[in-house]
Amino acid sequence: MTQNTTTRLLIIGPPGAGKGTQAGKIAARYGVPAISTGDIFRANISGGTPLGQQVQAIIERGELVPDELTNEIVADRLTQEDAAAGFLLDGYPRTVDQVHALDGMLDGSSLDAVVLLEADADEVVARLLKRAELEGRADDTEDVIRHRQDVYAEQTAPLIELFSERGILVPVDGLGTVDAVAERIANGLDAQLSARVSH
Ligand code: B4P
Repeated sequence: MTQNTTTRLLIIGPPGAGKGTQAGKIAARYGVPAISTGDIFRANISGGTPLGQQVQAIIERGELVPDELTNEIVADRLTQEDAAAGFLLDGYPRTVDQVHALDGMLDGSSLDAVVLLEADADEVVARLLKRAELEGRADDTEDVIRHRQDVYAEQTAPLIELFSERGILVPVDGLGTVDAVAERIANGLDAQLSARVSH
């Protein structure tokens, strides 16, 4: 038996399910960097970079940034040294095309586990409207939040079955306190990762 030495994780779920909140905790627990495509885009927007200018209007409408551009950014980020022993992807892949692109980047190996954070639509709208008051994110208005939910249902939800078929899906109830959700994720991930020992 050989133990895997890398830890490649993904957290997926509807907007407002708590991905960003939990990503930091998961990354710290497994000693890997959390890589959020949303954070990368927002940093570029606030820095006024060419990439930021290219994606600002798309994100403010609650649409997805084109796959080609998003794939390129992630491919570049994954070649950085801190990602060599593993990573936690937050918000990528979000389309079937992005899954195929990531498969190519991982060159035959695969993700070890995919946390699916579940939360109902009304709860996530309430959370995001609260965040809007605190942080003023341009894509946290009620109309745009509802649109992001539709985009998730159309383009991202189909990935759940795909990862389930691969046997790496860890569904977790995202309702409750941040710490209660974190504990559920840790338990689910520990169980999934201990089962990945190759024979
Ligand atoms: P993201 O940054 O991924 O935005 P998000 O889906 O809203 O998730 P986020 O992490 O911010 O919110 P979370 O659920 O953690 O993407 C933003 C945009 O970037 C996308 O719409 C798209 O345009 C673009 N983009 C990103 N990735 C892309 C890709 N791969 N392809 C194409 N385009 C892409 O948290 C929400 C709130 O809930 C927080 O305020 C938090 O404090 C609160 N919360 C968390 N847990 C809670 C709990 N247990 N109880 C109460 N509140 C809680």
